[in-house]
Amino acid sequence: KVNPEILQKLERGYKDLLKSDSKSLVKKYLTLDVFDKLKIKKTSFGSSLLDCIQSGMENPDSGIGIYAADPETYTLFADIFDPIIQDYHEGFKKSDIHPPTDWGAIQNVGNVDAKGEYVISTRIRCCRSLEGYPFNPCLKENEYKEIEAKMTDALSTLTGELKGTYYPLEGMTKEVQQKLIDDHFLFKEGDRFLQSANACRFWPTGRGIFHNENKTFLVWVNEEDHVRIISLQQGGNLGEVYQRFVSGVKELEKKLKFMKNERFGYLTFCPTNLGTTIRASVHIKVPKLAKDMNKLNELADRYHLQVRGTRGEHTVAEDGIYDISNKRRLGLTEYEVIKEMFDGIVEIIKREKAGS
Ligand code: ADP
Ligand code: CIR
Repeated sequence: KVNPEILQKLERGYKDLLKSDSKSLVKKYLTLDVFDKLKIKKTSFGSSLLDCIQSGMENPDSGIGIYAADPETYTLFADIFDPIIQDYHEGFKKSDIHPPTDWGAIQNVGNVDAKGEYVISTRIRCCRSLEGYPFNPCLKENEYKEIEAKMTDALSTLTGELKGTYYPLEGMTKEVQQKLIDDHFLFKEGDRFLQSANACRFWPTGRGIFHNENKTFLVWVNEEDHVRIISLQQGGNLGEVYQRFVSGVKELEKKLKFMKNERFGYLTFCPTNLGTTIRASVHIKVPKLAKDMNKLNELADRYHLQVRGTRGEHTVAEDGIYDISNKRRLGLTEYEVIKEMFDGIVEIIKREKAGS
């Protein structure tokens, strides 16, 4: 049972959320009935509804507003997670099951912008959680260190193009850190959505980045998820990025046991990342389309894409550079995600060329 102090915080936060002009999915789906049913529950890790929706209550400008404080919250608080998941992942219903991993015909993936006219760079990332550990809000300081140690161990065995070095955040100079962020390699620091979700405790303990010499293969440790695996390069050659990505993921999966769920595929801290956990994006200049952001967003919607700013989520476009990626990650295979992104970006470029 949750204690009175938490209940009071929940009641007050919920009232404020309802009064706010928040467009978040948590506000949309957290009806009074659901709220009353869930507010008294607690997982075996001790997580309450407050631990899941605090971020959305403190940040009314959240798009989603909920995180899975621990893996059990997806089932214990299913009454709020399920409709949000169905909305974000465009139709993944309560009765749906995520398909098994299928990387598909990797060699068939090509260049989204063969002439190199629009796309500046291409990136694919996925998220993984290590079996046996909860998510950020429940991790103890020594668990952050354990996860980091397991990761550095596994990463040190990579060879060939994937071979690289791990750089812990602890001890990294501010200059080096900022340069890595500015160059789009490293996660930002002080994300208020993550902070109010209790996801930044003991920072920078256990956090860090691994990358190969060319910074085309990168792994984030203990940011939003235990692990983020990233393949990134200049230009629009999605095929090359995908090949490197898949070989990196496969190598790490030989060495580490990642958390998988019967219904949701790979489990992540944020429900937007469940399933394949893949976000495939381009940094792209589409000045004609960007003159009317409503239209660009509408076009993106039509192809199941999402538009972000140059420095990622919750940031603005700098120098007319947008980050456009697949939106849904759950309910379709890895290959289907990549194909959906490829087809959508090709259409966006066509429309930009046509001048509307
Ligand atoms: P994530 O993609 O991991 O969910 P963000 O949206 O915060 O998180 O993006 C993380 C970083 O990746 C940011 O610095 C962003 O600019 C960078 N990024 C995303 N897509 C691309 C891309 N196609 N080319 C270069 N950098 C990218
Ligand atoms: C929001 O609701 O806007 C934030 N909590 C972020 C949601 C999705 N992004 C993410 O997982 N990084």
